[in-house]
Amino acid sequence: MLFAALTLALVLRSEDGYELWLRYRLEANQARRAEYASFGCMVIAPARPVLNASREELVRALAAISGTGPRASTGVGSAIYIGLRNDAAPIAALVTREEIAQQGPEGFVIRAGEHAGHRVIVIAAASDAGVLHGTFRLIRELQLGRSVAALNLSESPPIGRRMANHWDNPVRTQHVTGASIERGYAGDSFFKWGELPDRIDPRLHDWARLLAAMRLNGVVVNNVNTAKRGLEGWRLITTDYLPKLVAVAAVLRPYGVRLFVSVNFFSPVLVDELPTADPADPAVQRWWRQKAAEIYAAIPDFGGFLVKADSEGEPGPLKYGRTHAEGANVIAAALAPHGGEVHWRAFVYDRANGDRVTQAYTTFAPLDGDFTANASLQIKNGPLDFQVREPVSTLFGAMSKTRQTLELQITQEYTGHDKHVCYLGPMWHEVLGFAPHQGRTVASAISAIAGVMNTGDARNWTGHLLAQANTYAFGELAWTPTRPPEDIAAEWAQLTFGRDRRVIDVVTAILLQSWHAYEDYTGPLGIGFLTRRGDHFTPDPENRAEYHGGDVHGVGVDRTVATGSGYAGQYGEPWRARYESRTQCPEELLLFFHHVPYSHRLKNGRSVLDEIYVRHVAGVESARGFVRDWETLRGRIDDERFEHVRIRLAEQVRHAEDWCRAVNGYFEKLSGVSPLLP
Ligand code: GCV
Repeated sequence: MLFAALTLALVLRSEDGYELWLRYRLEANQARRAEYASFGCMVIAPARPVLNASREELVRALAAISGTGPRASTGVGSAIYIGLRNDAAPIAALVTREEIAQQGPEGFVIRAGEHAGHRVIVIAAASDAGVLHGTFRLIRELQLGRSVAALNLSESPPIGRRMANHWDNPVRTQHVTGASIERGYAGDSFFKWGELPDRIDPRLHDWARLLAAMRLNGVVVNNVNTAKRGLEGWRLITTDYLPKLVAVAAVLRPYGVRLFVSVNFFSPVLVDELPTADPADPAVQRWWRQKAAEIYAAIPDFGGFLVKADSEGEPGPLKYGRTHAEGANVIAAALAPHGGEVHWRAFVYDRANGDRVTQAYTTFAPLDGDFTANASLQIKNGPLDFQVREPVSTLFGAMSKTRQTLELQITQEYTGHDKHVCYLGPMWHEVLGFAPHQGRTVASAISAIAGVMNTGDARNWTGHLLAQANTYAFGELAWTPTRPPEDIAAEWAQLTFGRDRRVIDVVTAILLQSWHAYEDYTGPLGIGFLTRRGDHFTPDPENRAEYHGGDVHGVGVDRTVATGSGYAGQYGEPWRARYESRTQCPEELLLFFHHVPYSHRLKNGRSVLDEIYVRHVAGVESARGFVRDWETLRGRIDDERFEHVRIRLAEQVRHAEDWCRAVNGYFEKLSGVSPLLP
């Protein structure tokens, strides 16, 4: 009785979310605890930086979960051995060379067995980074309370480069707070460039742990916008900044994460006042080579550059009459001798050039074959801009001779900021599994994946606690693109809130309904961009007619080949034909591809106008349901996190009501037809 009360008190200890899902709590099941405790905290590994970090993390988790304090590793008795095959006899005895090779450079094998009369677990891999990934995997098993007695797991990531992209704006003088994050809703930037390299904020270590737990291997630390409106990101590659980059790279290195930075295409001009940034100019080529050599001399494992060029005011090669490939290649050539990469963004459009969704494809598809091998075209999931619903970009799989990076947005720019729960795992899963061109899924067409981060200096990292589920889901899908988003959500709920079944079920159900709920009360049927220009949050349909195509007769944008902008024609079959046809077009994208009369009938018998009305009301109802369901968890979650989420869910309802009023009211006025709703 007393034990039960103590356990409950322990479980419900107030939490602020700082630990994310890396919460290591005493295992409540005694038998399981004893099983874990039998390994003591014997984690045997050779002393190398990544293995040191792996061992430290595993010991930290084991000590807390099994309730044993950390003990010295003697190398005898039951133990967990981590490393390469030749690092320890138990690893070589339990795992064959072939098994390790099969998992590729970053995969791992985890196996329980016996060696020299003792029970052992081994984590084996072809690289120390693989061991690190295996370590976080084993820790998850412990957190989930699973038996490790017969453990036999092997995993390897099909996508080689997995990156976090921060849109943080560096400020040289930043010491404590103040540097902003573009589209960041969780406070200010936690990179205190002014303090580096003399002081390393402890949060940076936890950030590196977070990236490793997401099993990422690259991170871009600054915004792709580097110079407009006084931004200073372009300065990161100046000689003055280099010691700061060295310090950040040193924090990341033991966690297997390579440092990348966003650079400005005009860097030769901005940084060293060259008269031109023309990629065909030998002096410009030399400048990039020297800059790369300077950086690599200080940071030998530097990852490379991300570039937003000829896009939204960021300069690029078009000014000199050069193509995007010529622009990317001059930078890629400078990085190549050092093993670096350039990720070149495909987010280009010109309002004067007609329908913007067609433009990435028409700009880049003809350049297939022109990019060098270490250049990758970084493409947003959809052709517009991270809307709640878009078709998948036609560029994926359309350039078989060009490396491609999928860019997803973890930060909820158009999906409710830090105010709305909107779990994006199901959307990303659909994107990765979609084949815009005959059978070639996005997941199989890409060699890299990037997620625009949702973290800031908010104590819980993401502002809305439930937004941590998106951070988690990105890591999971980057590692295993086919993993069901339902499993990811349930797993995150358990890691975050513990093992109370009711809590897991309610949290998972809210997460899984949240994307559709948000879509319903903002923009169903593929209508995009109803938010106010600039804030991307407040409903503003009046000023967004260019995107939703609403007029007195109907709504939607005609992107057919027959009568519209022709975007549907950029897909391979069967999608070209389906999107082209009003009747075959998936209804969730109907208004993205077609301008239809308000009276157009949907499969459920409703007119498009009624559907808009009904879905907005239904979306609000879903949001209210989240509040009701969350209330049932009172007392089952610690007060601090319970209240934090409760307040946000209540705010979400009010905001959903605003959306419903604004959009339904707008269409009622425009069409002159009132909703048939009570
Ligand atoms: C970083 C949209 C966003 C911008 C963002 C841009 C991009 O336009 O609103 O904040 O800039 O996309 O992805 O480059």
